[in-house]
Amino acid sequence: MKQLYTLLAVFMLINVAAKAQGVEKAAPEGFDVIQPDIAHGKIDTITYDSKTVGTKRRALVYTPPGFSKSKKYPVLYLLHGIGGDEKEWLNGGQPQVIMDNLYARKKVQPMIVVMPNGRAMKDDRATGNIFDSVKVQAFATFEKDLLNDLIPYVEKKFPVRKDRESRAIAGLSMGGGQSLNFGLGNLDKFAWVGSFSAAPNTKEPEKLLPDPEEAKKKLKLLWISCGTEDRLMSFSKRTHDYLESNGVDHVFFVEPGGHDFNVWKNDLYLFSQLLFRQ
Ligand code: FER
Repeated sequence: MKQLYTLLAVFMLINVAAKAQGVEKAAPEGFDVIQPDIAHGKIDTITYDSKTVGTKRRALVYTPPGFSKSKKYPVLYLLHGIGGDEKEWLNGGQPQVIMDNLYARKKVQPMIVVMPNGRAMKDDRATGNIFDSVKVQAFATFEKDLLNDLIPYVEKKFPVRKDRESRAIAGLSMGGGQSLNFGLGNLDKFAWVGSFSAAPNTKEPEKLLPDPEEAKKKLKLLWISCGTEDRLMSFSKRTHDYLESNGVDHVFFVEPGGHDFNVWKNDLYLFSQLLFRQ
């Protein structure tokens, strides 16, 4: 009996190690602190014509230190939550500081990060009742805006690679749900998918990934993370359970914390390092 328990414990440990896929657990101290003496990337605002919404829409674009038009970059589309807009990551997470610091330590592949407004409607501000069904629906409509309007714009204006293995999508909360819905729903467009604290807009697993075999062939990375104190954990957990029972490789990263930027900054720090590698 004792041997059986030992065996079981060993198997569980191996399992945990495999799940973690060599992922660091937490960002080191100072990962989000501005360092004056390193090279810095740049944040710009872009405006694109959205045929989907019928307006001009804004997004922020981070170009990395040493950015050059004569190079070609992969792109991470980084999405915000229900109370945010294209500036939520910038204001709450300072992703440019996290990325600059990672570049300085050569821990991340050069990439462009695009932070769109994921509420695809004429008035896309996070004002009034942010839970209003029309506004929540606009987070689903963003799939068309992203695929048909924003991505073509980015690919016309920036020196970027256009193959699926050079495109990643990730986001926090509503943006995490969008990343799973749009990423797994468009495996011909995205090979790298990250969901941080996915919200109730996440499709049910069977609808999210009706064909696990396709995902096994096409995904380079599927990352699902959530804080232990997050009341939305069930949406990440049920997705993880389905992926596991269908043998789809993924990282299920459960970390201390709640539904906030402490968790999401840690996620960005860890997830971005895994992107666009062989
Ligand atoms: C909900 C609870 C939370 C919901 C959305 C959220 C649409 C999103 C939270 C966030 O983006 O931070 O019931 O329904």
